Formats: sequence, structure tokens, C-alpha cells
Amino acid sequence: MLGSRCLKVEIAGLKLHNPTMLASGILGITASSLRQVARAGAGAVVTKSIGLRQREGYKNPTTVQVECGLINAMGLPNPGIEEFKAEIEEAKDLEVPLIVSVYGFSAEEYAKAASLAVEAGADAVELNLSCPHVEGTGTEMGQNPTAVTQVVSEVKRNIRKPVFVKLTPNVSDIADVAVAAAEAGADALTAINTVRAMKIDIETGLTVLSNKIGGLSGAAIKPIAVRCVYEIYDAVEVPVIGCGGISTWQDAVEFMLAGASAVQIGTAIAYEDLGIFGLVAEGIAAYLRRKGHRSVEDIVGLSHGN
Ligand code: RRO
Repeated sequence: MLGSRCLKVEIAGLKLHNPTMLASGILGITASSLRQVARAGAGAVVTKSIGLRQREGYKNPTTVQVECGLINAMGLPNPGIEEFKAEIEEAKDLEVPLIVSVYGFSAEEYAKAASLAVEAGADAVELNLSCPHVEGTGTEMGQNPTAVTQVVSEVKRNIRKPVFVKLTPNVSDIADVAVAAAEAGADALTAINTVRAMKIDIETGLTVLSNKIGGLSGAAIKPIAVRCVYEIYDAVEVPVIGCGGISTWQDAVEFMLAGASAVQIGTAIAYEDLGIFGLVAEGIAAYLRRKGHRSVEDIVGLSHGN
């Protein structure tokens, strides 16, 4: 059923054999882990966010489990794009599209990281304009439509591969940012990154994470993510990729009805094995058949009632 024709989707020219993708940040730092995820059934994979220079990330503790999810503040640990190019090159034989997530501290840095990723063999890039807790990048840029326009335009001027933009929910109107990204040339929008959050240990009286504030992911944020996808779908014409608390085929279908053409799975991998990609894809295929639909496309945005 995984090879089912009804599961095939095309996002910004990328052909996916099913609409499940590995979300950025989990298992995306080596070619071998990306290969494992692809072999397990994901329709595409996204790497950990990579910048121009190597970063250590924050001191431990960097993650904490909370009610219905995880809070992380890793702090963008990554080897830097020059070093990471070897992993991209090694991942060239993946049988699914390889999307490299990039970040920068200016529009020029995003563009340079994206160019080097494409040069090494990335099929597309995903601009991280949404990391919720690193100063000078991510959400700090992604909550400002003018900055989003500058970053996306600069990247589009520099590369000829599809540009995805990962948006932050930590804004008062996500549709405004989505419109800015789409008008600047984004080929697809990923919604959402994590929600700013905190955990306090009542015995020590202190915050648990070394960075104090982190990003909440997992089931707790799913309804926020579904609402964001719904609002973005109404505001722009480009494909939306849902992300946030997806662990079952029912979750994936809900995102599709809200307007997502594909879904990314991240935190659920911390709880389940990689078989999750195949299970979610098979569940979507069975749902489509049961409801008499011929493709994923048939149900995208159906909850909008048009
Ligand atoms: O590395 C992180 O701390 C991190 C990133 Br880049 C991101 O985009 N979202 C997140 O929750 N954590």
C-alpha cells in the first residue's frame, strides 16, 4: 500500500512517493540517519538547520519532557555548511528528496548557506525563519514580514531550487508572514516550528533548561498548528506543509483537511520507531479509499467548505 498511487504528491516540483516527511531537527545531522529514515518509508527528509559557521549549541539540559510534548532549546548545534556538505554529498543516492534546512544572521547568510547546500546536492532548502530561542535569527526575523521578504528574495536570487519557508507560530497573525514569504517567491510554506515555552522545577525553584526558554513540540501544539495551516491556506496559493504534533494517520488527515499537501513528523520519533512513516502513509491511503478519493490532493483544504 506504501507504493499506492493515491499517496504520490508533488510539492514545488519535488515528487514524493507519499506525503510524510522527516521534520528538521530530528535525526537529520548525518547522511546515514537520513538514509535510515528514507528507507523506513518517509516521502522526503529535512536536515537539522545548518548555518555558515559551526555552533556548539546550548549547555545541558537542552530538552525536557512535559505534559503532551517536549520543550527543547538545543541552540542550533551544527557543524557549519562547509563541513556538512560532505553529508549532503553522501546522501545524494537517497531515493527521496533531500531538503536542507538553513539559517543565518542576515539575508546574505541565509543565501550563502542555501547556495552551498544546493551546490552540494540539496533538492530544495527550507529556510528556518522560526527557531524560537536563538538571538538574531529564526523567529526574530520570521516574525517581521519585511525581514521575511528580504531573506526569501535574497535566497531566491541566489538558487534555482525550490525554497520552503518554515514559519513561527509565535506571532499575532501568521497569515501576514505567510503572505510576505509567498510574495517574495517562497515555493512552499512549512507550518509550524515550536511554541515558546518554559518548565520550572518546583524543588530547586529554577527553570529546567539551561537557556530557560525553549520551544514546545508534540501533541500539545497540534491544535495550534492545525489552526495555523488553516489560516495560511486561506491566505496564499503556495503549498503548505503541516508540522506540529503529528503521530498518527488521523493527525495527518486532519492537517490535510486544514490545507496541508504533506506533513512533517518530528517529536513522535522520540516516542515511536521509524515505522511511523509507513503507518501514517498506509493509514492515509486507507482513509482516501474508504472515502472514495483518488489522491491526497482531493482532500487538501476540504474543511474550508469549497
Ligand atoms: O536548535 C534548536 O534549538 C531549535 C531549532 Br534550530 C528550531 O528551529 N526549533 C526548535 O525548537 N529548536
